[in-house]
Amino acid sequence: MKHKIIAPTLNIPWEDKPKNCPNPVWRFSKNPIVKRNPIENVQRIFNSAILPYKGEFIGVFRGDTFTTIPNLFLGKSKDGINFVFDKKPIVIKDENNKVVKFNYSYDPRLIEIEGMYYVTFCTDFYGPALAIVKTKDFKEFKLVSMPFLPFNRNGVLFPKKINGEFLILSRPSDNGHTPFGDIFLSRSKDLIYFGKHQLIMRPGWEWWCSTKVGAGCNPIETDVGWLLFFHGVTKTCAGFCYSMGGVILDKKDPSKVLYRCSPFLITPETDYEVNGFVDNVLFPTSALVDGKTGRIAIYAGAADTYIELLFTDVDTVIDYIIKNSN
Ligand code: BMA
Repeated sequence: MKHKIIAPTLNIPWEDKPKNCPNPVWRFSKNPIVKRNPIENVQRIFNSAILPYKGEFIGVFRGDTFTTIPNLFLGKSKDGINFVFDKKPIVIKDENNKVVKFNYSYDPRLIEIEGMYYVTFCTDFYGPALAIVKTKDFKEFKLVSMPFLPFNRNGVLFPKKINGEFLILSRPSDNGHTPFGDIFLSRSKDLIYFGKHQLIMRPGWEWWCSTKVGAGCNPIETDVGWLLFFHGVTKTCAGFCYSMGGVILDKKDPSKVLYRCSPFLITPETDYEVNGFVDNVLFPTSALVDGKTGRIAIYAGAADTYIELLFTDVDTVIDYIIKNSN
């Protein structure tokens, strides 16, 4: 291995790159791993986040219910591919142990920081805005804060404090389908008060990401910097198209973009990405990594209908991003 992922050894889902695959990121042959109607009263599970937990895998999943309201569900898996979901949504309580009623909850991300698990997601706070929830055991979930004013989506925490501060990426938005979107970095000592906001990425360096960009997976620490997979969106006559891009951010100061890949890493092409509730959406939300082999398994929502698995490895993807950086 030329490059290194700074992470423990982990047995993650894996398949070798197929011959003649044109992209630096490839699809699992058994995709999609979560199909329609996965649980009672839930029509679609997609845009979800998975982490290793106690020798297995655990995830917080976006489930769009039969009322079309999205909610968060817990799911568990032995292999990171076949998941069993709880039938009831996750219950979140406030500091007084009162259940918090959210009108909707979607696009969760999941991060472990110093032994605590944090879920960031979008919910209704006078319109779409972010919430941060914590859990130690995936049984009790506590609301930490609503970190930003509305409207804001795609909150992604870094898995490590830097200079004693938590770091979060987010994408200020509008109240609807947002025809713009930049990625900002904000810092906090307590996950309640955020500040030192910095703009780190704007859309438009290529056509595939000309409309908006939003943080995707948990940032991956490598020898070169933080590897970030994100979604880049373009507008077509048929609506938006969501592809996955890659950047590398400075390790000590992630507000600095070191390398920004010109082409997408992967774009909707298969039936399950091109046809669904919302066509042409490939929405990366979570990544598992193996520090020993440099393997990376990426979970992405497909067409707002399914979850798919993608693979790459640290050498392939970092070399590609650096070679194609603009
Ligand atoms: C975004 C979010 C995502 C969704 C995407 C495509 O604005 O709402 O949940 O996957 O649109 O519909």
